[in-house]
Amino acid sequence: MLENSACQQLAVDAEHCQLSTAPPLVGLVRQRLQSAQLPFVASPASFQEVGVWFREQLHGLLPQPQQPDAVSGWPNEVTVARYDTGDGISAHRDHARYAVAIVICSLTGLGRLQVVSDRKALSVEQDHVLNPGDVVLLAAAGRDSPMHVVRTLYGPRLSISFRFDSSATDSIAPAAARLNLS
Ligand SMILES: O=C(O)CCC(=O)C(=O)O
Repeated sequence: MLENSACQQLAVDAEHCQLSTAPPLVGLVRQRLQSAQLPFVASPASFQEVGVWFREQLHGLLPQPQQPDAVSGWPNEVTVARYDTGDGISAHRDHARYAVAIVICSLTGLGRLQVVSDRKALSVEQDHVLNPGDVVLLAAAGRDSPMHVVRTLYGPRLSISFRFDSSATDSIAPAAARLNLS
């Protein structure tokens, strides 16, 4: 859970990011949102501060050994997402190139994240209502990464998520390519 003041500052900074409408269909995944993907080091100071704090927490939480240096380099990417009421992303797994963990911070609005058994989301394994300040930690190891659905119960909902793209060199892959379509 984020402190109220930190959450508010993150939301203000997220509001100032230039977002673009994400493609409505990425393979089998339907989505309706606006988003921006930023290199962590070029993201607002409030994002970097909270990202470094999460990194420190991950050092203690994750089984060792992790991919060499991955936790030290985590995160190298931040995604800002903005959803209106009814928007969301259908069942997907984050791409296998994301290593270590994915941390999603809810900043405004009300959302619902469900971990589901498959793309049709016929069976719900976990159901989380997301309030401002809530933090979700997802495994990021390919097939171990949970299939999840995100819906917006009340918008605008803003979230920021922190990731480590193990394939990143100098450039950050486009947001649309984040979803694992295999
Ligand atoms: O915005 C969120 O709450 C989560 C988005 C999501 O599921 C993702 O980026 O993979």
